[in-house]
Amino acid sequence: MKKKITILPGDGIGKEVTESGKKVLEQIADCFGHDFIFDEALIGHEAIEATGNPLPDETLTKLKNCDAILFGAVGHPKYDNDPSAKIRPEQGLLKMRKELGLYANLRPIKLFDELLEASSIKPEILKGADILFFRELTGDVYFGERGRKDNNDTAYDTMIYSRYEVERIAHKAFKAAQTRSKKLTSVDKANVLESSRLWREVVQEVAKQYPDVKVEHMFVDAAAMKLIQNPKSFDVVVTGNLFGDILTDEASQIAGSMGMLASASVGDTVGLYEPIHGSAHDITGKGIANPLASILSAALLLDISFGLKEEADTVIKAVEQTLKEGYRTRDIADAKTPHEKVLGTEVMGNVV
Ligand code: GGG
Repeated sequence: MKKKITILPGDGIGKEVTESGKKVLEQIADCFGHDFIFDEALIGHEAIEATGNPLPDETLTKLKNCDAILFGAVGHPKYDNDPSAKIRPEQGLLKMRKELGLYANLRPIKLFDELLEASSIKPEILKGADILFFRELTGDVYFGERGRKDNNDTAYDTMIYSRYEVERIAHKAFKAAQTRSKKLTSVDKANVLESSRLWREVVQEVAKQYPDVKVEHMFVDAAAMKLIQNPKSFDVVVTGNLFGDILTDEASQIAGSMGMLASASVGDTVGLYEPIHGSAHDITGKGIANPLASILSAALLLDISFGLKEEADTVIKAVEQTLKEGYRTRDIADAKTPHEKVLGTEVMGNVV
């Protein structure tokens, strides 16, 4: 199979972990006889520094003309405490999702058995938990009208959803639920928010086309609690952009670490694959970031964009085997991990 993959390393640890993701794809190409052609492009802070634009036109053109994208992360601390900054790295990510029509973000949450003991959550609560989140990605407060008024003393962001936006993500989630345990939880805040009342109304409407799937509606505050209390009670979860962003960071604790969670963003055109973690400048340059989320994102890329199931499973098995042999990065190591088994980013990637 001949495919063009664009690598977007981005900022901070994005660069470090994406090298491992790419290496694994190269290895798969070698082992299975595929021809993957790699290209690289700028995004985020790095792109602002080079061009003044967090998503340069040249990057967008490359993305529109490839078969899949492996992305790292965007962000830089210099913008975090500067409310006056008009151009920010994150704008590159949001614009990319919008321009490429990537409205569905799939975030599988599963704990590898090897990490069960190391978790701060009791093993009996975690064992067997397997959740697939569908986070809506191109609507909500991230894209609604925002601004300042009253001499800059009042700020607002608008939570906005259209029927069409809810329908298309709901269909994706219902279809996935049909292939799993036929249970779907839709998360909203319909007791307070009008956009959530529309969300619930549309999900109920779409549900009529999937009579074999059992649907439950849950308020986001209750879902946040239940995720930690009883993660096994969830299977497929569909929710909006903001709630999905927050709940999946919380759910990363079920998988042991943010460094373990991969994601796929899909929609109308090319698919984009990225770890859910950000640029993590506190550990950038130290060579200690966990590359497994990027490697598992590469597995999702092989499976979803290229339909290469066996290749994807091979990557997942390699991660499993690496963990079984006791290798850990710092974020997933515990007091019992022997010093020599705690690896840096590059070596961990090489072992996989
Ligand atoms: N790899 C994910 C990433 O770079 N996250 C940084 C970020 O700004 N995320 C916002 C979002 O995912 O909506």
